Amino acid sequence: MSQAAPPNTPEREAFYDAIEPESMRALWSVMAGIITPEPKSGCVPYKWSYDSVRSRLIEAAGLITAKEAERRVLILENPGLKGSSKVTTSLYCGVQCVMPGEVAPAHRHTQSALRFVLESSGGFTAVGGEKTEMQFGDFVITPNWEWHDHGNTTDEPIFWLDGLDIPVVQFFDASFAEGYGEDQQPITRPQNDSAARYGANMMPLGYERAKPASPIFNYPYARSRDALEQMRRTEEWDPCHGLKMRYINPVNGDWAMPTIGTCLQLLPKGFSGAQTRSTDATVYVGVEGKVRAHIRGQIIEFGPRDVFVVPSWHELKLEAEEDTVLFSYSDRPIQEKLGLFREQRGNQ
Ligand code: 1HN
Repeated sequence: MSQAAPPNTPEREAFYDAIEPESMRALWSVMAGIITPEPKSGCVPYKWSYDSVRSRLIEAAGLITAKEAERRVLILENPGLKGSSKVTTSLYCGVQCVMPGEVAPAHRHTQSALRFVLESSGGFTAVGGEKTEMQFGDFVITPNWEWHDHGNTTDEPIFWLDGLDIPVVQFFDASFAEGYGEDQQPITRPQNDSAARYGANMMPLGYERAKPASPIFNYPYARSRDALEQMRRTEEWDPCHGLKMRYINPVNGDWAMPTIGTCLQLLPKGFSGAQTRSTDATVYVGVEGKVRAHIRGQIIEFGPRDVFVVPSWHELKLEAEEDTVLFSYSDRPIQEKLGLFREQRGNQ
């Protein structure tokens, strides 16, 4: 396919102008811009330092309660996608703060959400009638259309990262949302019920899941971190990703969420990864250690709780100065199902 539009002539331009009011457009005049030979995105590499996000949230807490805000969140908006509330072209990212004694009132929506807990020694979230406690590093799911509310019964502010598929739902014009009408939904199931039912390498005989999201809604950091620690003993490192595990839906082995793929990875001290790129723009969250990321020539250094974004098809190379753990999420599950996902490893 030729890469440039055919040259304009006065007659052609007059023709384009003439058909515009009739809601028509000449494909050949725009084709090169919409069918690109490789991904072209407004999304740019960027890092948010946790210290500045956290202090802005504390400042926000002086301005508005969690209840009045409904969710006291600062959106991490990609500077290349200004005004869009997007962190990548297809995904949303924010950091939420709940102060001691506050609740974020119950509501539901067709957007799916993940939480990655940044600071909490006992805040809770309730999803579909079950409560779970949130601890640092926990990965928590709110499947779409489930009632959810959050609360802080500790005496310290709590913070977590919210990842949602808002732009995907927006793209399909499929957004629905409603408030529960009370701050908290009734708790109808014991705490850790879903972890016991579906998270112990067993599930109730005859169980059939109607929904695509995992029935487990808290993947505790202690368990995931321990798995990485046990596995490192074999020294089987992926040249690009170190040791990278994906969170799964135990019912079918698919990704834990239908629209957002989530991973936890360990890079050992001194790791110097091979270059890689993939079509799923990815949001990384530092959990432990320190990393230097080379993203298409740009160097970004980041540590615990910092967030950075790697746009689609941007070459990435990760180097770790010390043992490092990263959480990440992307739209990979959707791309895989549509046959769009591509990954290039090394320079081939
Ligand atoms: C939401 O429901 C939460 O439940 C967080 O904590 C962020 C951003 C947009 C729409 C809904 C939450 C959100 C959100």
